[in-house]
Amino acid sequence: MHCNGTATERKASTCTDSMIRLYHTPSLSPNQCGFSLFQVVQAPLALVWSMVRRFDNPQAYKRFVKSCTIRQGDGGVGTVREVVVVSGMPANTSVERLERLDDEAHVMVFTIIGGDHKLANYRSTTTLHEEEGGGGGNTMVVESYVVDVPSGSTKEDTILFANTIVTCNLRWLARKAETLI
Ligand code: A8S
Repeated sequence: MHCNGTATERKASTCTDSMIRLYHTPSLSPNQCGFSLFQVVQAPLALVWSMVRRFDNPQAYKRFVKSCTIRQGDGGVGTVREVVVVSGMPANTSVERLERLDDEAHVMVFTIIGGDHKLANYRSTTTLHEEEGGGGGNTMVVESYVVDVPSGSTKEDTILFANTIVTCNLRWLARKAETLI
């Protein structure tokens, strides 16, 4: 979807709305849960995207990542990374695959395909949107995810856990990007 050009503010936000509907309303099976989180970043979209698109360097904006090793691929779709998280987390590692990287629509999708944690079939979609107003150059980041509810857990607890991490990642991304401008 292309949402650029001479749009007025109203048109731009309508476009953002339709992009959000398109990318962030996944269908859930009965044993799955998901959520969408929003973060405004006071930095230009190009800068924020340059951080988000680096599948080989999640440390740039994910606070709990201790190290990241590429297991397969060159950073494009199909690349597999192994992330080691900091101590204090309920897990140590996560193996993740880049499913989609759209440099024009600013869409990034990855899935978790392994690791020693309970987040089975985790799928995350991040989209960036240029924000009008506020002096210009702001970016709205939307990240949504879908994940299986682990047996012995509830939807509420699973969402609470994932939201805590994703919210933290989005705030960290904002802080990092904002200090770079
Ligand atoms: C992400 C999102 C999540 C990452 C979770 C939810 C994780 O990397 C952390 C702790 C865990 O216990 C699970 O975008 C796992 O990274 C920080 C290792 C998967």
